[in-house]
Amino acid sequence: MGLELYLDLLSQPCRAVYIFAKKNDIPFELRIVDLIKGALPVFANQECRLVGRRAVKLGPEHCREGHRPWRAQRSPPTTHHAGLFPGQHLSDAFAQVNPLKKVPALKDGDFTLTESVAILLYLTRKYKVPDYWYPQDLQARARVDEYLAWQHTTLRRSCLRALWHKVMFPVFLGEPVSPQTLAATLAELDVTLQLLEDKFLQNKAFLTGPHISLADLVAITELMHPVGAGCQVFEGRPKLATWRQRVEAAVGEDLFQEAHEVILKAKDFPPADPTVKQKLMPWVLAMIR
Ligand code: GTX
Repeated sequence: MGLELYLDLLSQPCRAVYIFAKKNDIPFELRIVDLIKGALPVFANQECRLVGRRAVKLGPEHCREGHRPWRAQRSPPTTHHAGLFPGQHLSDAFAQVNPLKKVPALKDGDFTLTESVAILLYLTRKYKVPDYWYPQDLQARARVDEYLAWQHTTLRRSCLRALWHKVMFPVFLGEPVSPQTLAATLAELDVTLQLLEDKFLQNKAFLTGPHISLADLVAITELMHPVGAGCQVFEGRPKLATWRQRVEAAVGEDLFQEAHEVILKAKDFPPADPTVKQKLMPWVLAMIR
C-alpha cells in the first residue's frame, strides 16, 4: 500500500496537506475522515474520486446500499485513489492510524504519522519537491521553521475560534454566543493578523521571502476559516490581501478553490440535527477552549 492521507477538508491543517500533496503531484490515496459525522449533507454518503488534480464528488446515487467505507477508483493518467470514511474519525479503524483520532494523519506502508507540520515536512523530504517549499539554505529554512512554530498557538487558535464563535456555534449548533465573547474573539483575531503582517509578511512577497513556502500554505489555510465564517480578514489590510492573491496564484486557483469549497460554505451550513449536536458538543467544547 502506498501513501494514504486521512483528511477532512473542513480542517485547516488538512487543507494545507491536501494542497501540498496535489500541487506537488505526490501520489496518494485520499481517505476522507468525516469530522462532523455526516452532519452536512454535502459529505454524507459521498465518495470522492481524484481525476488528475480535481476531486470529483460522487453523489448518493452512486453509492450502493450499505455502501462500503471506501471504494478505490482509478482514473488515468495520474492514478490516485480515493476513499471515504463517513463519520469514522472516532472509529477503531482510524484509531489504528492515529490513536489521538485527529486529522490530518498519514500512513505510508507500515509507517503512520500525525501532526500537520510533521506530515508536511515528511512529504518535503520523501518526495522531490521544489526547494522553495522548505529551503535547504540554513537561514531561509529557519524562517519557515519559525513561522511553523509560531502559528500553532496563535493564528490557529484565533482563526478556529472566529469560525466557531461567529458561525458554527450560533448557526450550525444553535448555541448562542454572547456579543462580548464574539467581540473578544474578533479582537484577538485582529491582533494576530497584525502580528502576521508586521512580524512575518512585512514588505516581502511571501511570509518568509520572495517565494512561496510551507509557511504561506499553512497560513492561508488558517485564514480561510474566518473567511468562511464571513469575517472580512483582508479588508483594510492591503498587504495581506495582495499576499493572499500571490499565494492563490502560486498554488493555482482551481486547486485553491477545490480545497476551500466546503469551508467557504460554512455560513450556509444547515443547522445540525439534535442527535448530531449532542454527539458533537463534547468534541467541540474540548477543541474550542
Ligand atoms: N496539531 C494538530 C495538527 O496540526 O495536525 C491538530 C490536529 C487537530 O486538532 N485536528 C482536528 C481534529 O481532527 C481537526 S482541525 C480542526 C477542525 C475544525 C473543523 C471546523 C468545522 N479533531 C478531531 C478530534 O479532536 O476528535
